[in-house]
Amino acid sequence: MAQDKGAGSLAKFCSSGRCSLVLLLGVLVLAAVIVVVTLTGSSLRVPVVYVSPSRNVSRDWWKKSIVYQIYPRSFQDSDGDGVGDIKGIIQRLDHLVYLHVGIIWISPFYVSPMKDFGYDVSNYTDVDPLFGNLTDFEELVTRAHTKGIKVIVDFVPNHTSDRHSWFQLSRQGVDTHKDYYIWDKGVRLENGTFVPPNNWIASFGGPAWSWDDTRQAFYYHAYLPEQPDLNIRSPAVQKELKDVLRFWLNKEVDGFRIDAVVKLLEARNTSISNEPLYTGDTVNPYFRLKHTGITMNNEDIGDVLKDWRNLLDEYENKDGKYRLMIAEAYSQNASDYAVVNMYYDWGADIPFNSNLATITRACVSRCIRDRVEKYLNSMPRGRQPNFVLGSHDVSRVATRMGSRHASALNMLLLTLPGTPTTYYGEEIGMSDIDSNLFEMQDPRGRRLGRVNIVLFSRDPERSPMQWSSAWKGDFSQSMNTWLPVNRDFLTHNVKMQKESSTMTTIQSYRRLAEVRQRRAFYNGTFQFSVTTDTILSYVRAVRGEKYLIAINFGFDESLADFSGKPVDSNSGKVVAFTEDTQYEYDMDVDIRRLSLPWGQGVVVRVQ
Ligand SMILES: *[C@@H]1O[C@H](CO)[C@@H](O)[C@H](O)[C@H]1NC(C)=O
Ligand SMILES: *[C@@H]1O[C@H](CO)[C@@H](O)[C@H](O)[C@H]1NC(C)=O
Ligand SMILES: *[C@@H]1O[C@H](CO)[C@@H](O)[C@H](O)[C@H]1NC(C)=O
Ligand SMILES: *[C@@H]1O[C@H](CO)[C@@H](O)[C@H](O)[C@H]1NC(C)=O
Ligand SMILES: *[C@@H]1O[C@H](CO)[C@@H](O)[C@H](O)[C@H]1NC(C)=O
Ligand SMILES: *[C@@H]1O[C@H](CO)[C@@H](O)[C@H](O)[C@H]1NC(C)=O
Ligand SMILES: *[C@@H]1O[C@H](CO)[C@@H](O)[C@H](O)[C@H]1NC(C)=O
Ligand SMILES: CC(=O)N[C@H]1CO[C@H](CO)[C@@H](O)[C@@H]1O
Repeated sequence: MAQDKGAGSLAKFCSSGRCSLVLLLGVLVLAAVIVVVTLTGSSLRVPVVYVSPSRNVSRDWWKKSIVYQIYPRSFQDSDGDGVGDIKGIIQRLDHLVYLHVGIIWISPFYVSPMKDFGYDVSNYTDVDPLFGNLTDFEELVTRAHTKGIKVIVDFVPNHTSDRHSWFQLSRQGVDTHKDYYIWDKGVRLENGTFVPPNNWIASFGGPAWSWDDTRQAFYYHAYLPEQPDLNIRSPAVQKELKDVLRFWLNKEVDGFRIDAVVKLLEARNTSISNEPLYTGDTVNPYFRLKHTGITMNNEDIGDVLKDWRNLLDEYENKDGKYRLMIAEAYSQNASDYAVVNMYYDWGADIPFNSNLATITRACVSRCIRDRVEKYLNSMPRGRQPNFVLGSHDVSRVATRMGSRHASALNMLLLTLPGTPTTYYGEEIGMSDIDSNLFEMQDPRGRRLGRVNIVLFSRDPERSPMQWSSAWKGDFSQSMNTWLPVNRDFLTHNVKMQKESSTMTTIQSYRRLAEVRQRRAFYNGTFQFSVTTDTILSYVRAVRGEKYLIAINFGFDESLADFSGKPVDSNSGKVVAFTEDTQYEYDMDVDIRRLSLPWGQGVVVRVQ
């Protein structure tokens, strides 16, 4: 236990920014120790903190870190226009240091007419004035790096805005750009009108083909008509996109999160490729057709991604810094993990695994266990798993699962194997805003949401970050923020939770972020322990260190005996806990009678 405490207090000491020299010396000593250990094969236990002893380990920086998604419109407004911006992110970097977040992924801030709030890009290599300018971005990267935070930017290669100059040239049929998009004359009917070449539909409703009068042809769009799909099979487009990657790599970004990667390429011959009906369950009209292989997860995507991977590796070869590739991969059939796992072979380090981003109250303990188990079992050898609880596209996890469970869900996320991704606000248990109380902004909600706003509008999960109980939650000085601040900000905010003398969601998050820097969590084994209708528990262990994680997803207090296999112990010491428990740090607990209030969790060191 002494070693355990040492690691904890070093982490605390270091987070206050006073320890670079101490840490440097420590790293040198540890590196030496590790060399000795490796050479002699001794069973000496090496304490685990922030050590990067070899190049190979430093290549793995993303395996130990937490990824934190920033939706820039909603994080921090620095200029009082009611919309978040890059300077705002800079102002809040210390929040990420406090959370021990190692990687930020920033949703698009590029020039855009904002039909899809930045996912409709009209210039990939410039910052939209709403968010600032390139100088601001450069400053963000420099400052983040100084604080030990890596910066990943969103790359949206699937489609551009219809205002992009490439699309303007393409619709006019200008020779250099005529093949930049996916054009098809369609089928001419007897009365002289044209209909689309096939039955493809858009993800946001309606046909995926829109007629362009100038070009006298249909163009394909997986999302809005204002988001025409690029023809990635064109060598000229491939070159343009690689130039975009180079542009941001030259601005020192640490990697990319590739948006909508599953829709990057479509079947070659549009005129013979109708999509059949899908037989699985779905409430989303888009998923009534089976897209796999035709407009989703087409096999040729692999070649494009490998090419981009090579480009990232070229940069690594130049400066020794590994660049991360995250892919927004998913399968129409959520239980078909093989589809998502293909992206590992295609060069992605993290093909997002969203199987916890869709859980609701109907999926607790056994159901979560089942999803985690199936996913981990599907993992190809030597690959890094990853888990995600939410994003800008799904209802917030605190709303889906209940706000009392928010902290326990963070515990789950941060103690499962692999790289976790936190959507801004999850660290304080932020909930959705009520979409009946404001004018809908989201284009998907506007197009599909007439029947079921709650299901299709993505506004509720995009509300401004709740920093304090000041005006507009300290997000903005404006009278009108682009989306309203959740009305619960007076009681749910960063400042209050940080300052509280009792455990809070953010304090629990921070503690877990420290704890997961111990080897048992980033390099340990994983085994399920007691599972009931409400309790989920598992063990993370490396030689000499073993932790029990126990979570009660139910709605009643539970008392259970965890002392059997794989825990093999009757007692332990509390290492982390959620706010509504009776636990304290280092408290001795009886593993045979461990009690958990509803919606709460605890991490106990049992060896
Ligand atoms: C580092 O990785 C390279 C290739 O991935 C491998 O050839 C080399 O042996 C590794 N070095 C160590 C010290 O593990
Ligand atoms: C994007 O913006 C930059 C800077 O304003 C400009 O130099 C470049 O030509 C633009 N690119 C396109 C494709 O419009
Ligand atoms: C970017 O904006 C800042 C003010 O926020 C200004 O000082 C700077 O000159 C601008 N940079 C460019 C390249 O326009
Ligand atoms: C042409 O025929 C199609 C299919 O019968 C019909 O939907 C469409 O309205 C007709 N268009 C005109 C201009 O008559
Ligand atoms: C696409 O399929 C149609 C119908 O079979 C055929 O006429 C056309 O030549 C094909 N086009 C290409 C590029 O293979
Ligand atoms: C989904 O994938 C699973 C696992 O591969 C398979 O058993 C199931 O039949 C698939 N469902 C549909 C509707 O294709
Ligand atoms: C732990 O790290 C070692 C060395 O990098 C690796 O071989 C092993 O597979 C890892 N184990 C787990 C469970 O991550
Ligand atoms: C998860 C994700 O980022 N999805 C994006 C995919 O692209 C569409 C269309 O631009 C966006 O609306 C989604 O947010």
